[in-house]
Amino acid sequence: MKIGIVCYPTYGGSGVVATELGIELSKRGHEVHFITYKQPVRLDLLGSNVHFHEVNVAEYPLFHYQPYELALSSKLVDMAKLHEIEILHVHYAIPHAYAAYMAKKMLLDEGIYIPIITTLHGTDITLVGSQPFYKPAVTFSINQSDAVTCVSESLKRDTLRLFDIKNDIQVVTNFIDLDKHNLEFTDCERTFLASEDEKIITHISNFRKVKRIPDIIKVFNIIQKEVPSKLVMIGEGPEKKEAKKLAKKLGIYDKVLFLGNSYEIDRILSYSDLFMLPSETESFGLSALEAMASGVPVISTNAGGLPEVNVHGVSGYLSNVGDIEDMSKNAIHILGDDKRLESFKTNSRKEAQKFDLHQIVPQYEAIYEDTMSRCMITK
Ligand code: GMT
Repeated sequence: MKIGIVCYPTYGGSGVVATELGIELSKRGHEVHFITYKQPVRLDLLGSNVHFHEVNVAEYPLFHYQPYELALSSKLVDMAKLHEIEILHVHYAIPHAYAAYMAKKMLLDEGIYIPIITTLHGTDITLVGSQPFYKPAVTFSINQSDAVTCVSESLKRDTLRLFDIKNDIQVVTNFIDLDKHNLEFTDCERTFLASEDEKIITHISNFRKVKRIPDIIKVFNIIQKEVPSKLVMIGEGPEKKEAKKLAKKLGIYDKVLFLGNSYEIDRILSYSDLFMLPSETESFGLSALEAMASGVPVISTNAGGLPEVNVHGVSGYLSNVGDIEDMSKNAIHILGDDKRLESFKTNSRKEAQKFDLHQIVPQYEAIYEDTMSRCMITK
């Protein structure tokens, strides 16, 4: 199949999922075309089956806002014609599903029919899409998609609750390449982060408000009083400055390492003993799954789709949003006993196997095939 993929190419769960999906589809013999404003971060393999087409937005003084949807839909039309793309898979509804719908209509005008698959990722529904100034367009583009998927049962429920959806929504969970998370670390590498007697606690995100970054610092502050440990914070975003301030205020700044964005997430996770994700809302929690695949237990909230990934008492623990005491208690329980920690690590890896990409990617292929044959009949 010739598949066009539209996604946000920067750091963020939906872009990572789209990129890993495209890479795996290309390995399975499909021709994959990424159409976006920048080469996706994890797309380092531009082989003959994977292509990247950049969307350019022409600047003009009249524009207060750059018309990205217009540029994207024009690029989709051009690339669909040039490369005879058969299906478009857009990740994140805003504005991708809308731009894809426009592209589909323009192509139809020229007698070309391309079905659109929209995958909802979370904040496009829960935080942004349901805002009144976007809602009609988001509802319309979801309903106009030829197939709609979302990454957890929880997100499906949220979508049906927040929007007037006439389309069927299929849950295709996020997935993980377990082989990539099979790293053995050397003690020598680990010592860059912590000393031998210290546990390593990690958090990875885009440091937005929804991640409740101050909770991580507060929980760590309690943990480090009981268990010698370091906190490794990976990522960039608006809450980073405040997090640093809070760590300084609590007198633990020397125990918190802010490493910024990293290409070495798999390696850092392989050194980690615990992962923290105290989010306010999380449709799935891909970073928690990445941690679990590396055998790292997870302390998270029970928000959104997190309970579908992190199994309470098995791969880690779930707490109510903002319950610092409970999260600290659970973390100390796991870290305070080496035998217990080992069994949580083994369980985390086992739970992650449920999301093996070899089982999930064929579900997308089946949806592509089904949608294409359905559209052939009705076109
Ligand atoms: O907030 C993020 O972590 C980024 C965001 C995105 O759209 O890139 O992540 C969302 O999609 C991920 C991949 O499907 C999910 O794992 C995240 O849970 C989801 N984030 C939220 O719902 C807050």
